[in-house]
Amino acid sequence: MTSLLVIIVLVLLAVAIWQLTKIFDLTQIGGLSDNSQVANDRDNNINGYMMFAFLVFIYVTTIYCIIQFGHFPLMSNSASVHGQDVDNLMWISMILIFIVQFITQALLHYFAFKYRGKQGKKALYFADNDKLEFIWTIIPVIVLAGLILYGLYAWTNIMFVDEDEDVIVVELYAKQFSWEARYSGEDNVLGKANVRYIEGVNTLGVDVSDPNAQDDKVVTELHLPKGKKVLFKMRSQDVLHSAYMPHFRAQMNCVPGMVTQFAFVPNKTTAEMRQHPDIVEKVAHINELRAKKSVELVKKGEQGLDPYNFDFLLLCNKICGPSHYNMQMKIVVESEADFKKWLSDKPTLVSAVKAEKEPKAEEGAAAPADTTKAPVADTTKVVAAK
Ligand SMILES: [Cu+2]
Repeated sequence: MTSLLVIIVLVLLAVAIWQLTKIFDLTQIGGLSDNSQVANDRDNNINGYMMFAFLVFIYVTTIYCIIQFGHFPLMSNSASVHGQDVDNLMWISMILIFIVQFITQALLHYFAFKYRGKQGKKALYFADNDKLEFIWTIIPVIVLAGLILYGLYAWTNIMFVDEDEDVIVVELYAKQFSWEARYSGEDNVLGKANVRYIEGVNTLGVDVSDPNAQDDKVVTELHLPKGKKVLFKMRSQDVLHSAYMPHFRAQMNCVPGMVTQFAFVPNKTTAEMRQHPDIVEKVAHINELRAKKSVELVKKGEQGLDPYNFDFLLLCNKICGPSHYNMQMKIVVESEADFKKWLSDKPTLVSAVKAEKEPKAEEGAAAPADTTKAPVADTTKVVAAK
């Protein structure tokens, strides 16, 4: 309601200003000002210089944004082997864009100024100029072809997975609004899964009768060994999600009804990443803000915030519903020995399913008397109601 009132006030204000300028114009009749609708030299000069002013505005804004926000994009310090290729591509593209925009904006605004209207000056008309058109076609063709070829080369290298290679197969399972991961176990083969098998602890719908599923382990925190290739197989239970691991420069859509994949080699452990100067600075800054916020909260009688520590994250990068923003899973990168120890402590899914069914079986033995009583009680109620 308030915003509607504000809009109405703004519209009325604009109408009032427009009417005032009209009255002001009418009072100028008979004065020295040129009331013609055709631009004169003075108008053209003003427009010419305003072009320069706009050029300065563009440059100042660009430089300001680079200084102020330049540290936000992740373009260095990647935590995967292929991440360097992605960063290089990003740097080359950004530098090219910066140079081209710097030159073309200057030319555009300079020529708009240079050839501004002048009394008695006529524009020269020509239909085409082969030489000019050749130049402004061939330069972008060469630059873009180079960029695309380099991009394709990098992409095929990143996406290529040698089937015989020693890889760890991990499934990433997306659903509104959380992630789960399944390790393929000793055999390195994931057991079959289908949404129809989802029941109780078997949240991924794994076919527990499949021999390949016997050693599969389901977890809600992803652990990865440093220096080992991990092949992720992505699935989705409901809608389109996207597995996004920004620090590893990895992203792949999770599509219902199909399996997508992405592989990478982590090359920094969580502990190593936490020591990196960029991360140390970022964490310090975040904690400064949290400390300030805590003071405010404590004043209000609420609980203060805990200090933040860096962790790798798996995020969802497709807007998949109201809690999409919070769809994340912690990733821990550690040494291979630590990783193996962590994984060996986890129970297999098959054993978890068995453990879940056992107490139910005991309940089931005691239950029949109760369940037979229930419908009888219901029918009597219905009869009574009639
Ligand atoms: Cu999602």
